[in-house]
Amino acid sequence: GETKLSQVLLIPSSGMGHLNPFVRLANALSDRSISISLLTVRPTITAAESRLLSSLPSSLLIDFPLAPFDPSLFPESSDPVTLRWEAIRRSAHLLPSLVSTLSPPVSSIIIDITIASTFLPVSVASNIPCFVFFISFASMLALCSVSPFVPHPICTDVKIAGGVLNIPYSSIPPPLRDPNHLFATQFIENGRALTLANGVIVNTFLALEPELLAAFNAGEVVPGFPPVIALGPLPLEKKLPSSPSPALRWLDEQPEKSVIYVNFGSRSAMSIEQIRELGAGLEMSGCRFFWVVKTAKVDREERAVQIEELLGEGYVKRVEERGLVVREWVEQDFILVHRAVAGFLSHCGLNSVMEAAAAGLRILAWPRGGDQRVIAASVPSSGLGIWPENWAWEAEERVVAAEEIAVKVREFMADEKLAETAAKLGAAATAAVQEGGSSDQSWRYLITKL
Ligand code: BUP
Repeated sequence: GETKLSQVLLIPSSGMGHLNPFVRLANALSDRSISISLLTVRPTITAAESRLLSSLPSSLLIDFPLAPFDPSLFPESSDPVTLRWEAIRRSAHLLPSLVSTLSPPVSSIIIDITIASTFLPVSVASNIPCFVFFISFASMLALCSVSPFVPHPICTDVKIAGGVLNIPYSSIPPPLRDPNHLFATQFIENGRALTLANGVIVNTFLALEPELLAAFNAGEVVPGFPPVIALGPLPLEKKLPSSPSPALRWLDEQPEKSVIYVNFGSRSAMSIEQIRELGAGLEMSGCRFFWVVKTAKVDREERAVQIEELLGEGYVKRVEERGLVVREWVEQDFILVHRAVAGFLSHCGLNSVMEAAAAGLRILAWPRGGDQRVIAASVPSSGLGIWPENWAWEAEERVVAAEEIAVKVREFMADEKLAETAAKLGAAATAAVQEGGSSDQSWRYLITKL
């Protein structure tokens, strides 16, 4: 018979938290003999994205030139990543002419949720099947898909599918509480467009969000919603980069399961005051730690504030025996599975949580903003870790004191029960992607639709 070759065009938006999972999805598709290309907008906002793109075969990359865009139209939005999403969103009309030049012809498109509202209609008009890659958990997908039907700004708890999920007001991403925020506009428009998709891909797995995933596919979240394809966890990177960071060598020298890895993701910058309390807290805890400190939202702007200036003269030397403080990008995939690492103090970005779940590594959750509280809620509920809910997030002025951090870190690292339940979730994650597992079935479904 005639074999139709799939040629899938992947369209990520911007930010490492989006590019990283797209590259993993691309790798996983290639592993299943699907031929892919990745649309890229360059220059990228962060240096980390630029490094990741240059590590890929250039034959996979297709440059997407943006339409002229005036960021001053959005004086209230200062986040360069959100503005880049908007610039891409407003360039969707340029897609059809670009797609028509590609050979072999594109058989389907996978787009990032942040640009869905304009790219979905364009794909539908071009008769190309289009899937959305939703870069968060199913819980956020639920919030996004009901967002066109709830009053804005959101000022109450949001109840999903008759109570299968309740998102408390305190966990609603701050921009959604603000009527004029660009992110809120994008979020609602993207949520409204989702019904046009042929399917929504989510990097989660059935055992992590069972009731909600069932409710979605029973049409109980939004009637007529496209299939939700939970195919996580996407595989971690297995190939060490050609020049691994020196920090990894430090880990090699630490005892088995002794270190807490501390990293708040690629987009959150902590206040200097909170960094100091955290530094003191980690020191007081007496635990071994590997801490990635960030003071700027975009890595290219990471100011040359010396660690001494941040943490005080002598800090690095004082903790040297059991703590490492770094300012640069580290190979998180390898750290999470390193034999010396026993726990992860995390901001609960979707990727970080899924990576920890895949590694069966316990999390001490400290969400900082955005969707991170919604995601953090699944940390205790799944057995992956604990979440001290009273710890302040970015938008709050309150600073969590060193003593409180020290006590929690110590308790967390000593909690063997937690190590067990996290390992169990890790085993469930592994089982999900193995032959016949829930994510494996989702993969098979997706492949037939591409
Ligand atoms: Br920082 C950092 N090394 O040093 P999240 C991040 N990562 O490998 P975020 C590193 O970047 P959003 C580093 O493994 C993950 O895949 C990490 O994504 C990797 O958080 C990704 O965890 C970060 O989702 O993105 O960056 O805040 O705002 O989209 O959640």
